[in-house]
Amino acid sequence: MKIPKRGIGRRGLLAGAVLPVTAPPVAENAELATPPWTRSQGASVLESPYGRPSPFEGRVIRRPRGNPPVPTAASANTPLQDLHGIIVPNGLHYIRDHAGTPTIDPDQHRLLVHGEVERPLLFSMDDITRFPSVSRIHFLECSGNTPLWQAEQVNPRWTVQDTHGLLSCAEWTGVPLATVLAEAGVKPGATWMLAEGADGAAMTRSIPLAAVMDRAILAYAQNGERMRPEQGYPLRLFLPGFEGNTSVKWLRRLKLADAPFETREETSKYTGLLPDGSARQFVFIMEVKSVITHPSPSPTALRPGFREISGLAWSGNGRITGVEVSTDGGGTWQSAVLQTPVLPQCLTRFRLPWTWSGGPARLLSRATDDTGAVQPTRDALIAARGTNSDYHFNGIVKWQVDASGQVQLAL
Ligand SMILES: Nc1nc2c(c(=O)[nH]1)N[C@H]1C(S)=C(S)[C@@H](COP(=O)(O)O)O[C@H]1N2
Ligand SMILES: [Mo]
Repeated sequence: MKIPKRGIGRRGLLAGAVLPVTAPPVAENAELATPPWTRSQGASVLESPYGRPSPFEGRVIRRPRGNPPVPTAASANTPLQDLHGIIVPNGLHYIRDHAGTPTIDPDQHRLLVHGEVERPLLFSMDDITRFPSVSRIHFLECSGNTPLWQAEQVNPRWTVQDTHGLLSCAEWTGVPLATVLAEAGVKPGATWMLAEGADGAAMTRSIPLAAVMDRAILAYAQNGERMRPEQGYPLRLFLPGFEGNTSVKWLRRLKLADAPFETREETSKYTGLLPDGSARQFVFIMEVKSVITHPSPSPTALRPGFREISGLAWSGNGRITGVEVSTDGGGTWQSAVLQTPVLPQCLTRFRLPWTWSGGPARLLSRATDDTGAVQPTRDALIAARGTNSDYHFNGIVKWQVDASGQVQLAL
């Protein structure tokens, strides 16, 4: 393809011409300036015993939800608009805690496994890390992510960090839950498991054993290093595809029983109130969902011409099989390319080349998973569930591009 050597003129814009990716042309004998950093010795390795991002990337940070954030039980969102690929760096993994992040000495930490087991056991971290381990790449999403149920609570200035940032993805390493439970010996009647955290909230959830036996991990590492305190150091339960709150952090107790424990987090919280007044309880799976991260709402206007549309798709039920993108508000759809690897219960990056010719546009993405489930529209979701529920919003979101290139959330 021959790329014409010219800038994007106002005339070209008005004519709605196809605009290539381009940079200003330079003379054949053009020379590069020699900046100070090319003329001097750089920083010593001794200055980075633990590396940090470039100081020029300082705006790429987690941002708390709520203004001001509730100091005792808070969350901070991942800056999805500034990330690439599918792995979220450990310092940017979203945080959701019900009583802050405890500082736990791993040498003093214990995990008690009891209830309906043959042999109650008390594990140290040293005992846990001696088991054969597994590493798997999975997303984690808070069920309260994407609070777009009630129009009056939506702020049109929200970015994708605000609407979707209670979502991250990492490589988690740990011991399969099945291995540890086999050590204790699961009694025949045991069908539910209580998981309890060691934080001030002593977060507790009941988990149906059959649904997680093949995939649950007692995780101690995240993207290659021991997990961060905010993510549950030294040990967390990790349940791929399940709502975030069931992946109990700072895990200190597993108790088996023949029924759910009906803890506060599954009676007063984390249930979904339906239009007929009944409530859905134990809604574990995070259903098929996607969002465009580039471009997405930002104070910086889009430049006309070529750019790549890219975003993330995921499903707690399995693998993503397709993502369609619309640039005209859902009138027409195109299939996006899925970046490999496409893994189950994992973020999948999708991409579509796009030329923005300057007029208004409306960007949408719609994901499908390998159970055949298709991401619903917001209207369809509300028709089915009403607007009383705070959790499990997986509807299609719309980014409105106006003629000046400003991108904003639209309902
Ligand atoms: N012990 C404990 N575990 C917890 C929580 C908590 O407050 N305490 N928060 C839960 C919620 S609501 C979510 S969404 C995830 C968040 O995990 P992250 O902070 O590692 O992103 O942890 C879950 N596990
Ligand atoms: Mo959550």
